[in-house]
Amino acid sequence: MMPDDVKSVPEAQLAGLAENVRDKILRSVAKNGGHLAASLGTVELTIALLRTFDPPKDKVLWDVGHQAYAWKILTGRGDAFETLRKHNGISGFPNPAESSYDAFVAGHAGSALAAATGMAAARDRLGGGHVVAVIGDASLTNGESLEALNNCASLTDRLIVIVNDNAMAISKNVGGIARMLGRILSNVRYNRVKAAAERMGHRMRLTFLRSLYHHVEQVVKSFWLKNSLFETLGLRYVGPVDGHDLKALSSALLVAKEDKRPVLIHVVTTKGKGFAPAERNPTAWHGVGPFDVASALTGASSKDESGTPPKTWSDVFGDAMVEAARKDDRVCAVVAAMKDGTGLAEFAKEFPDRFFDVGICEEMAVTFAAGLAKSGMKPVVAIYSTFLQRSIGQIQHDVCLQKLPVVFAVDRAGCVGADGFTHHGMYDIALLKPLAGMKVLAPTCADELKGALASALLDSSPVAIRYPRGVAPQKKDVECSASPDCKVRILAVGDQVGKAQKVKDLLASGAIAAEVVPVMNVKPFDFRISRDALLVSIENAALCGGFGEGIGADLKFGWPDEAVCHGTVDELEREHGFDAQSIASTIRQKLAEK
Ligand SMILES: Cc1ncc(C[n+]2csc(CCOP(=O)(O)OP(=O)(O)O)c2C)c(N)n1
Repeated sequence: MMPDDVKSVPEAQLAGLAENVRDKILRSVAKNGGHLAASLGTVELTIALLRTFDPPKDKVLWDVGHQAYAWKILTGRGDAFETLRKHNGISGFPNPAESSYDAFVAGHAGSALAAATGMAAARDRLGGGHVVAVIGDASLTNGESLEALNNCASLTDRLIVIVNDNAMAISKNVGGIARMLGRILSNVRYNRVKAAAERMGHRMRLTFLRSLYHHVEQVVKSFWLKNSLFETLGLRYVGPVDGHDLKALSSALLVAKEDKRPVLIHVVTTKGKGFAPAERNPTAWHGVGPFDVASALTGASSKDESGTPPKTWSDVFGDAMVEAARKDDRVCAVVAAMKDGTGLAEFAKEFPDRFFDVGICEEMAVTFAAGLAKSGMKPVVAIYSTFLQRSIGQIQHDVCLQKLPVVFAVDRAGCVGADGFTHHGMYDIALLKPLAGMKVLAPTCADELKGALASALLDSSPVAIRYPRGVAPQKKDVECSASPDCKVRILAVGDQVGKAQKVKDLLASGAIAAEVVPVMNVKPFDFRISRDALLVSIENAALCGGFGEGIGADLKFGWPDEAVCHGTVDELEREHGFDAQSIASTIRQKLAEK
C-alpha cells in the first residue's frame, strides 16, 4: 500500500485497515523478532499522518524509529515486510537508503527534534513541505530532545512535534517530564472542558468555524495550562489526544498543519495495543525474539524451557554486581533506561537505594556517576556500547581528567546482528582507548568478566569493561601453549578467542602451526610482541582506531570502515571476511605471498 491508497480508504474501513496492519506487524515480528509493543501503539497515528500529510514532500521523522513498522508497511514496503531485520531485508529502523519515505536515519533516542528543526529551518529558506517529528515520552526526556525543544521556536516558524505518550520507556518512564505529562492527563477539569470544546470542533468542517474552536481551545488552555513547559518554550500545546481515535487524531493534525507556529500534539497511546500479552506487559514485549502467537495468547510458553538457559554476558555482569554490592555498600549502579537489558533487574530489586535509572540520558548518567565517585561511592555505569557513544565527552571531561574511579560496563560491544548499523557497538575501543588514564578490558569468558569487575572496583581510576551480546562462555577454552615452529601468532580480543581457536585448527589442518594469545587487557596492553611469526589481530570492533591498528599487526581482522548493515552475526561476518574460514584463508594467502 502507498500513502495515496491510505488516503482513499473510506472512513468506515479505516478500523479494518488498522487491524490488518497490526496483524502484519504481529506475524512478521513473531517470525523474525523485533520491536513489537511500540509499533503496535502507533498504527492509528501512522494512518492519520499519511491521510493528513504528503510524504515524501512532507517529512515525518520517527525518533528511535522502533515504532515505525506501520509507517514502513503503508509506504510501499508491505510485501517486503516479511523480510524485517533479515540480511538484505527491511531494516528494523528508518533508513532513507531503504525508502524516500524514511526522512532521517534513526536508532538512537533523542535526535528527531533537532534534525526536524534543522529540516524546518532549511525548508524556511529553500522551500518544501511540512516537517513532523514523532517522539516517545521517554525519548523526550533525553538531553538532545530538550535542547531542541528549547531552540526550535526561535529557529523556525513551523514545526509539528508529536509526543507519543504511553508512559513507558522500555521499563516505566522516569523523571519530572514523565510526571508533568501525567499531571496533564490527570487534570480532570481541563480535560473535561477541552473534550467538550473538541466535540464541538470535530463537527466543524468549515475553516472559519474551526478557527473559532481553536480560539475556545486557546482560552481553555491559557486558564488551566498557562505555565506548561511547552507553551513557555513557544510551542502551541494541543492535547491530550486519544492516539487510537482516528477522528481525534486527524482533527489535531489538521489544527497543527494550519498553524503558523511550532505546535506540539500530545498523543496518548497504549503500548502493545491490540495484542493482549503486550498490553499487559509492554516491557517484556518491547523487543522480542521469534515467538508463537497462539502460545503467547494462551499464556503457554513457546520456548523449550527444559534446563536452565545459558547465562548471557549481561546476566554474568548482573550477578557479579549483586555479589559486589553485598560485600561493599559503596557499590552502586547507574543505567540510562536499560535496567533489564543490562542485566541489573535483580540488583535493582535487592539494592533499590543504590540503583539509579536516569532515563534515556547517557550524558547525564556519566557525569552523575562522576559526582558519585567524587563523593566516595563506587559507581558502575552500565550502558550499551552504541549508546555510550553519546557520552564520550563526559567520560573524557568529567571522569578521565579527574581520574575518577568510575567503572563502565560496556554491554553489546561489537556486532549486534539484526538491529543493524545504528546499534552495532563497534567504536568503543577506538573512542575509549585515547582517553587519558582509561583502562579498557575485554574479558574472554564469564570468569574473566567477574574478575575484571572485582578488580575494576578496587581501581583508583576509570575502567571500561566491554563484552558482547549473547551467551558468555564460562571458561576460556583455549590452548595457549606456544609451539616452537609457530608461523602465526593470533591475538584475539575478548569474545574472539573461540573464533581464533577455530582459525588455529583450520590452519593446523593445512600443517600451519599457529598460536592463540587471548587479550583481555586492551589498554594498557603489556604483552611483549616478538615478530618471529605473522602477527594477526582479531577484534569484534572497528578496525580503524582499534586494537590491531594500535599494535601494528601484520593482518588485522575486525569491522571495516563502513556502516555494517543488519543480518545475523554469522552472515555479517561472512560478508566482511571476518568468519573463521575467511580469516584462515586470508592468513594462508599472506603466508604464501611471503
Ligand atoms: C540514546 C539511546 N539510549 C537508549 C536507547 C534504547 N531504547 C530504545 S527504545 C527505548 C525506550 C523509548 O521509549 P519512548 O521514547 O517512550 O518510546 P516507546 O518505546 O515507549 O514507544 C530505549 C531506552 C536508544 N535507542 N537510544
